[in-house]
Formats: sequence, structure tokens, C-alpha cells
Amino acid sequence: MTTSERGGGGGGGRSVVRKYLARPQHEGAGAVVRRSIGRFELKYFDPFLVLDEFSLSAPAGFPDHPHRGFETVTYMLQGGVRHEDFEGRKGTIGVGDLQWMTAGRGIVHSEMPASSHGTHKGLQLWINLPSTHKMIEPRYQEMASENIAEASEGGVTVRVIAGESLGIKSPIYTTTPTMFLDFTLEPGAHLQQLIPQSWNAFVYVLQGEGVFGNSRSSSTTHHLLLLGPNGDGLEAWNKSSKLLRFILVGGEPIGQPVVQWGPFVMNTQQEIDQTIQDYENFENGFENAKYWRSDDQD
Ligand code: FJE
Ligand code: FE
Repeated sequence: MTTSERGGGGGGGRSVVRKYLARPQHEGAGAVVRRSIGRFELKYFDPFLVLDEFSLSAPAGFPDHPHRGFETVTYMLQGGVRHEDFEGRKGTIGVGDLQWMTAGRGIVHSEMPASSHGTHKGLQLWINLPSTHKMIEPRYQEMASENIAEASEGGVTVRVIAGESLGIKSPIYTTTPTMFLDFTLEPGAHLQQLIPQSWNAFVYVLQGEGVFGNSRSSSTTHHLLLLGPNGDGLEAWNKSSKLLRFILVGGEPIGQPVVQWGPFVMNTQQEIDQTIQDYENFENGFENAKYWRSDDQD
């Protein structure tokens, strides 16, 4: 059976169409990120703009910077990130905690390691917004680790960050319809997870090794797997003797032109020019940036 035959009919799982190893690169101020989506080979996987597995050791971090036109989703794996924004909002995202930030028309913030020792690790996903929502008021949705719903069945444990799995639904509202599931499979476990038709979806391996979709070989840590469009969901197997942990993320494609200038993502160059002007002039959502500096900034 070929890949297309397997994925084409009803009942089959999606196939893996591309696989990338995310290698470390420098971003921000001394921070290291393993970027998969957002690097030049994989500029945009509609609606996803960036997927970074980041690693921070003080004094490295992401000091005061703006965003407009999309959402950032930060999910911590080790240590913590202290954030602070231009409306005076502050907090720490600890291990297993989630911050879902809709930048909308504008946020200026800093994201720094929560303590001066240790290595602080997590995932940051940038999700695009449709043109109708790029200029909405910014908003945050946060979930502490203990409030993220978890379910187990047959050696599969899922933490439901967004969307639905094993009969559990996340309370997170996704402006762009999105699913974000954190799976752990015990040795020998097999997973079948539905993914809505027409959604783009990918897997990113966090720990151990797994066999996904039609792949013959297993995939290990730091690998991103793009899933093909056909089939009703993901099938995964842990054929190893250790735990396998990965995220499955899917989203409804927006299908609009994307013009990106660093932390600003709009539909046209004219809108980007306007955004740069707004940021420089502290207008149209950037008013609070005029007299604000984070505590991290000297
Ligand atoms: C950014 C470069 C950056 N990935 N992962 C340019 F690094 C960033 C940025 C981040 C970021 C922050 C965290 Cl906490 C985790 C990240 C990139 O802040 F916004 C631009 N424009
Ligand atoms: Fe940021």
C-alpha cells in the first residue's frame, strides 16, 4: 500500500509528509531556540508562523519587544519564564503552565528566565490571526499546570492544552481554531487521535522515540513531522522501552497573504509600514509603550 492509498480512504491515519530536525540557533539576547516552523525551509505552515523549543540561562532572554497580528502560545517544559508587559501585567510561567497570548493590535513585553540559575526550557508557538482579528484588543488566557486537564487510557496520557482528546475539552478559546495536545505514551502504547479534516497538523517530539503515521522508522527528540492532508487523524506507536512524549498541534488554515517583519505579521506591506509607524509613534495600540520599560531593562 502506498502512502497516498493509505491516506486517501476513510478510516486511515494521516501520513508523515516531511520531517525536520530543529537545530539550535541564537535568538533574542543570548537565547537558544530550536526553530522548526519559521525557518527558511518551512516559512509558514498555515496558520502556524513559528515553533521554537527555547532554552534560556540567565542573563539570556527576550527583553522588551513588540508583537502585532498573531498569538503566542508559551508552554513550559523546565524552569520558568517571567513575563512583564506594557500594561503592568506580570507573572511567571512555571513548568507545565500555559500562557496563550493574543497580541492582536499590540503588545510590548519582556520574557526572561524566572531565576538566575538553571536552564529554562519551553515551547513557543506563533499562531496567525485572520485579517478580521489582527487588530483586536490584546488578551491573555493562562492555565496553571494543575488546571490543565489530563486523561489516561491504555498507556496513553494526554494533557489537553487546546481542543479535545479522550473526551476532555480544553477551556482555552482559540481565535484561529486550533488543537494543542501533549501526549505521553508508555512502552507498547498505541494512539489514535482524530484531527479535523482540512486542518494542517504536525507532531514535535519532546522525549524518547516514536513511530508516527506511515513512517517505517522512528522519530526522536527535536524532530518536527508534518502530517499530510488525507486521513482522519494521527496514529502513533511507542515501540521502544522508554517513555515517548510529543505534542500534536493542528489548526484551520487561514488562506490569506502573510507579510512578516520580525514580530509584526500582517496581510500587506502597507499594513506592515503602518505598524512600524504606529510602534514608532506610540499609536493605535502602542500608546503604553511610550513610558514603559520592563524591570529587566536597565
Ligand atoms: C521575537 C526574535 C525573537 N522565540 N521563544 C525576534 F527571539 C523573538 C521572541 C521569541 C521568543 C520568546 C520566548 Cl519566551 C520563547 C521565542 C522567539 O521573543 F519576538 C522576535 N521578533
Ligand atoms: Fe514575545
